[in-house]
Amino acid sequence: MAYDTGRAQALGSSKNFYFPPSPPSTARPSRRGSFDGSYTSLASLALSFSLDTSPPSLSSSSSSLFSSYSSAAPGAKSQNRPCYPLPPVNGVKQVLTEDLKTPDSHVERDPRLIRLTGVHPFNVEPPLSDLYDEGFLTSEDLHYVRNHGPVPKCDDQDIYDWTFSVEGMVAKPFTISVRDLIDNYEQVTYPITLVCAGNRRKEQNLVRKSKGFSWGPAGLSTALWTGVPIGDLIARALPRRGAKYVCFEGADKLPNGYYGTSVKLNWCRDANKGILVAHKMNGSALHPDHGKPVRVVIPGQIGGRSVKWLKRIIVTAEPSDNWYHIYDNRVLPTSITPEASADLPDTWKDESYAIYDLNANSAICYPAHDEKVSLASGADTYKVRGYAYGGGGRRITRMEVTLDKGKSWRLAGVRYPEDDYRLAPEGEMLYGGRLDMWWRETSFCWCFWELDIALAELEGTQDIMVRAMDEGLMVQPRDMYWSVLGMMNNPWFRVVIHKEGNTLRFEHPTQPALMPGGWMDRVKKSGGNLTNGFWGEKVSGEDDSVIEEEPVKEICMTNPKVDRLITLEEFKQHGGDTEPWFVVNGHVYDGTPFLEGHPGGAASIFGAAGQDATEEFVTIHSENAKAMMPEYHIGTLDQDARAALSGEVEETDPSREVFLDPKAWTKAVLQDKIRVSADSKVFRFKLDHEAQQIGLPVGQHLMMRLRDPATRDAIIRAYTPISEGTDKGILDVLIKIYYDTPGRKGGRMTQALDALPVGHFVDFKGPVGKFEYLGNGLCTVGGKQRSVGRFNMVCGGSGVTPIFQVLRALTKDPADPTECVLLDGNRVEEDILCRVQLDAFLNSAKHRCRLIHTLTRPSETWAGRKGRMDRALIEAEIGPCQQPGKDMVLICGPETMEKSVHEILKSLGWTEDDILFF
Ligand SMILES: *[C@@H]1O[C@H](CO)[C@@H](O)[C@H](O)[C@H]1NC(C)=O
Ligand SMILES: CC(=O)N[C@H]1CO[C@H](CO)[C@@H](O)[C@@H]1O
Repeated sequence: MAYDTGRAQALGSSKNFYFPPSPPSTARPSRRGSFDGSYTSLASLALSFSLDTSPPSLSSSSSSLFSSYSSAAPGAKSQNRPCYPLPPVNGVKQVLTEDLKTPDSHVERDPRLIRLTGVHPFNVEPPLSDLYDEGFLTSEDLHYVRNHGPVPKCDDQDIYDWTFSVEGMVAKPFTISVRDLIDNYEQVTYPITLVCAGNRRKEQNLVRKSKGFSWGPAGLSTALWTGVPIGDLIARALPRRGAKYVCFEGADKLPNGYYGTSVKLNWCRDANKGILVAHKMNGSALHPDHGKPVRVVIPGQIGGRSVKWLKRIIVTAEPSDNWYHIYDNRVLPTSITPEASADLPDTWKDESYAIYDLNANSAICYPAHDEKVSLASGADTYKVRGYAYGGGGRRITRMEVTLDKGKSWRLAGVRYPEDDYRLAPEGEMLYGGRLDMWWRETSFCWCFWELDIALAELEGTQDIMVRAMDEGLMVQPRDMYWSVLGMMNNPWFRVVIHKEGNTLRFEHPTQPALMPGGWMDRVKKSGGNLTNGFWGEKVSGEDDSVIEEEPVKEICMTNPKVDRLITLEEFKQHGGDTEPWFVVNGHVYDGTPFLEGHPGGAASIFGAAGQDATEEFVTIHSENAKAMMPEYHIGTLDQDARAALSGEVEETDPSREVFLDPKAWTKAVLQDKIRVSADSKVFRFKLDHEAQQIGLPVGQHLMMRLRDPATRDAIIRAYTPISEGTDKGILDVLIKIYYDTPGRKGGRMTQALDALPVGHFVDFKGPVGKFEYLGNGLCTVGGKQRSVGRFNMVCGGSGVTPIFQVLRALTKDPADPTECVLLDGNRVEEDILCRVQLDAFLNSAKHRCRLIHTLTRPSETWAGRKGRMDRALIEAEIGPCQQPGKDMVLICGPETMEKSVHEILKSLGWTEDDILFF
């Protein structure tokens, strides 16, 4: 049994458990030797780990993690006590200039961290060499960060008053403050390595772009975490029978709700798993980027489960239905393409694709990328060094290196600094927590490996590759398992060797983020095939033909003659009610000449004025619309303006009176989904407060924005809610869901909405639209007022929603003299949306309004009109335009219907001015 062996080792059996058998040339260190030699003072750092056997190995690199710790443990002076590593000392951090313009302007950071997702949100890894050089523990300064959005703010004086709840399927739910957590529970301190599931994803992205940003191999860090074992909190709440999962929710408010995920209840109860609710990192209160003031820390699992800024612990029977639990942190089958993944909600929800435990992984840290080693320095060997980790508490039991592409392997020495903590005396306290490690056999941390290789051998080969094996005997694979999210990437780590004169130059696979460099980048750019099974190298017999990348079709949206640079100040002057300027892809456009012509009405241009509208523009405009853009192009933002705008985020005051804001996206929580027909639902959203008015004029629309679950791209569509614009607190939107059918792809937006769990957010913006009904026959079209004697309304299917608004306003006021007729076309009777309400509206204004339903596939009992929205119907009910400039036709429905009705109306003498399409 693996654990028995582990215990014997941890207790200091005579077996040398740090090092598997090594080749004779490799030094065999002794743990004793290390303790006696290296911990007593910093001055002894230079001593190699191999004190009691061979002399320190000749090496081009100076320090070795096998021997050195950045500082000594308390009590290290005593030669008889075992010692363990302590964290590196932090430098002085400050708020960085680039963060000033973001919601994270309260967070102090280290400028060395490499930003992987632009300026904001903050997703960073340290340079790989800096990470390795810090040693076993990573300083807060260099610890990697994965933030999905703005960092929630918790001031120092509020730390102890921060509360979170333990609720759900428990007999005794409770809410607890950080003060209570510290004062009334036993504290423990463990070293834990956190690893982002996306570690090494850049390699996947080079093979094929995945739906994730490009982590290099430094998406991991190790710290001493102090907190309360989560089992103690859950035990107090008394979980009920049937409870199987524990969900966590943070305070980070994101586009699709608060970040949340879940793990299994029995893991939380198992002290071996070491799951903590932590409030200290390396002995200090948590840094804002790391969850200040309290977070979950789950050893051995991907970082995405360790929820920061903890607000809720919810015990449940089912896994979390949080958006981020379902659409993140999964390895879908490799056959699923990014495009296909967009339409597979059931696949995303399949728990068997969720990632919990990390897989075995490793990387070479030295030689570093672009490191050059002289063959004439006099050194005989080079010490190749790196890290490795297993998952789920499994120890790395073997580390192998090949110089001949896997034909033969040699063993590297492996050292587990984590084991040093197991030797701490009974009752040892660190940072107020019990260093409670001796009895646990699980490994929560990374380990280090190294192997001396003769320079002559390195000179004679093309590459160095390494692989780790864990105690489950799982070995890193040769080939990549590519998947849509690009997670858990762990093929052999390969460093290429270039001989340049008397020097060896080393080349890592990739560089993080968009940084160029690395052999994968090089192979790809030269047209090589990275998945040919030979790392993109030419296979003998393969011809030299270079595969050319297909050029991406781009529509030019700029005018090459325009070269004006525009400052932020100048741009912002056009953010008001005249001469609206907006930005797409860094270019400035003047929307003024198009205010009248825009199909969405002037409001949609004013809504973008003074803003970067790239996302909205690109997602909702057709190629034709894009092709019109050079006409409106007036200049380009200067660099400062670009930086400032890219960091801008919409923050709206939740206490405001009116919900909709034409200039900013505002969030509302999905409260309920009410089924009204086989494929239609009312989506009910809760506004910020009960007295908040929706703020939508009659006849106008609002925009709804969601993220595509798979691609994360924004999906934006215009809808007309069925709530009245003056309604308060609640917003109802009736939506017909276009499901996929075997022959046809359904609607991206409507299916994503349908998949949205209750409790999640949708973004809204508006109002937009050309038309507004003011009452008493008065309306405006494109800003111009007109008085209407008779409204002829034609709609089909869910096109009823904007018509519904106008009809309600028109029939509600008994004094309104306006006449109307509504022709509503559907397939079958059950498809008629809002029928009861429509009938009620009509009943209250029978003398001036008529309503005719027509069905293309009526049942036998249907007594109403049958057939399409055809000429006979239009002629009979609408007829020729009696009063041009006064009567109007409003149309909303499927495109084919709109077209044919348009033709019929034109043939009856109606002019464009009197016809309006919603
Ligand atoms: C790359 O090589 C693999 C394996 O031979 C092959 O299946 C694949 O089609 C190749 N890709 C390209 C783009 O040629
Ligand atoms: C001993 C030591 O250097 N501890 C550092 C650990 O990290 C915290 C911040 O998280 C620093 O404040 C400590 O100095």
